[in-house]
Amino acid sequence: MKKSFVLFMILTFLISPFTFGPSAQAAGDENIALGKPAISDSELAGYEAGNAVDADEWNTHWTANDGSFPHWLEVDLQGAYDLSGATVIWNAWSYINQYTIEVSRDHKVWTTVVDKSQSSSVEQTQYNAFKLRNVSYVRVNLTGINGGKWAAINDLKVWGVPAAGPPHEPAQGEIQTVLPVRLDTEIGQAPELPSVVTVVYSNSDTEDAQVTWDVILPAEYSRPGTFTVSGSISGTV
Ligand SMILES: [Ca+2]
Repeated sequence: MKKSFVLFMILTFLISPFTFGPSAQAAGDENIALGKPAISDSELAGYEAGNAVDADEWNTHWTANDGSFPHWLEVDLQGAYDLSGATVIWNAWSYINQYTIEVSRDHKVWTTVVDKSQSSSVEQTQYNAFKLRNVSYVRVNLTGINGGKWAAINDLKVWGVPAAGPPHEPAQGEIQTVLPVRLDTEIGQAPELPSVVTVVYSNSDTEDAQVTWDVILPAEYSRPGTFTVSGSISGTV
């Protein structure tokens, strides 16, 4: 059967079946973000991005340099890892932190693995389970905080193990969803769309799937802005 989905668009209802509630990370997984290079789009002097990957959950944090949104923080894992989830410890406790988490293999194509942009949770420590192979970059996009707080993260922990690499056991079961992806292109330059996207199975395993994209008209990328491209994959049921 064919499954349709979109590029550049966040579809929260597609992701919700696969993001679980708070629980412990998988046994054996380590915090592979610890001490890795971290950057952000904005940071206050003394509260740089590296403070969010030092495993000090309460004494050091990253803070953006203004009260606007969105802001993002990104960590370079410096290698390929098979991920099982990520824990974010917010600085704004007792406030609603709304966010997404994206992962990338090449720093060009970003796959949304967590979408809490509509969250109403005030939990300060939030564990998010997801499975994705061969990931090298993780980005937290903080889309808003209620109550006038600035974007700030005490600590980001990314759980995983070094990538096993192919071959691996094929995923089993029914395709639950296709994860949306995002990428940037230059004005007037056709985007280089990925040949594969990530599909999630009913048991939460993920797999790459070949994708066929709809035709993009040059008018779409002739001006600044965001647009959505649909694609389809051949799936199993
Ligand atoms: Ca810290």
